[in-house]
Amino acid sequence: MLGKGVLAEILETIIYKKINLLIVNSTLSPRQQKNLEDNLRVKVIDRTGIILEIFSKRAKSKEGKLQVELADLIYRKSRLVRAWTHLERQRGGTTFIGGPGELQIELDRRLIQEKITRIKNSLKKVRNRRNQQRKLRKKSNFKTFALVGYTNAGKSKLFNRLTKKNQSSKNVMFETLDTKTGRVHLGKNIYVGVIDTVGFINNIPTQLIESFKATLEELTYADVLINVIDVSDIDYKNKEKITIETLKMANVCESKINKMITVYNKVDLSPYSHDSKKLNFISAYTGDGIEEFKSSLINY
Ligand SMILES: Nc1nc2c(ncn2[C@@H]2O[C@H](COP(=O)(O)OP(=O)(O)OP(=O)(O)O)[C@@H](O)[C@H]2O)c(=O)[nH]1
Ligand SMILES: [Mg+2]
Repeated sequence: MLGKGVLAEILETIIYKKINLLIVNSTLSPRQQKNLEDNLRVKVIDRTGIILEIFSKRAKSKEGKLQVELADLIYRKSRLVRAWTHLERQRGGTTFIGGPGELQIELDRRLIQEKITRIKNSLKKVRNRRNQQRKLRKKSNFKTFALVGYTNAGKSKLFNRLTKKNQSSKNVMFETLDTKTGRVHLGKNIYVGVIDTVGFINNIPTQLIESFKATLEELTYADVLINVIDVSDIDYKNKEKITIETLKMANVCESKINKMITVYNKVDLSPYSHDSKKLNFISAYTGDGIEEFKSSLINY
């Protein structure tokens, strides 16, 4: 993965700048991680590792914590299996039975699996409760719009603008992990529901998609999706695509994705601010374009 020259350079920087953690922005096999740690003598984590770490810092609700713990366990289990296969291969698959290393790994694996099963059961209860709530909502004949998009695009800020609620919105990644629903008055006697939920990122760890099933399931039940884009980000076109890919991974049906509304947020920061007169160019921060956007929702 890294040549000797690059490794030497990294080592030099680590020593010179007294660095004690190396984050590699791609997936490392357990073996690659260990080799790097042995060579550089600092803790090494990969992209999935750091994303799981951030998620575990953000989780506040019981459900959020359970989902993050599940993702973490699935990640760790996959690493154990691979490490074990490696040991097996090294020994040429001969007479080695029940060596201490192997036993420990087997035991860890079983404990991890037991925990995974326990958490999955608790999450199943959450999903059942959600289904009940959803049925009640359906009865009230509300149309629901779900805000989706890349992390930090401004979904929660927009949610607050629309619903006058106070969902935490911060300039950090993955501030929102749980789903929140609010009611929006569109004028006359028309009310709709709006859902704020977890944000996406490119190369999202599959463990997270698997663990956040209950949260992501809300999207498959929402009537219309709204892709919130940070238009002040030079990479916004790419992020728009990443959201679509992630929705597909989360099993949201194609027709819903094709019908998705796109809003361009943060026009106040964007060089395209003159576009703010265009429909769906908004600022959740200043309120620009929000009333027009709200009125346009009546048509759905
Ligand atoms: N200038 C400006 N800042 C905005 C706007 N909308 C959101 N922000 C800021 O962008 C940051 C991220 O906003 P959030 O609402 O937390 O973004 P999010 O999409 O909910 O992020 P996650 O929950 O991590 O997925 C916050 O610091 C907001 O104050 C906007 O229209 N203009
Ligand atoms: Mg948010």
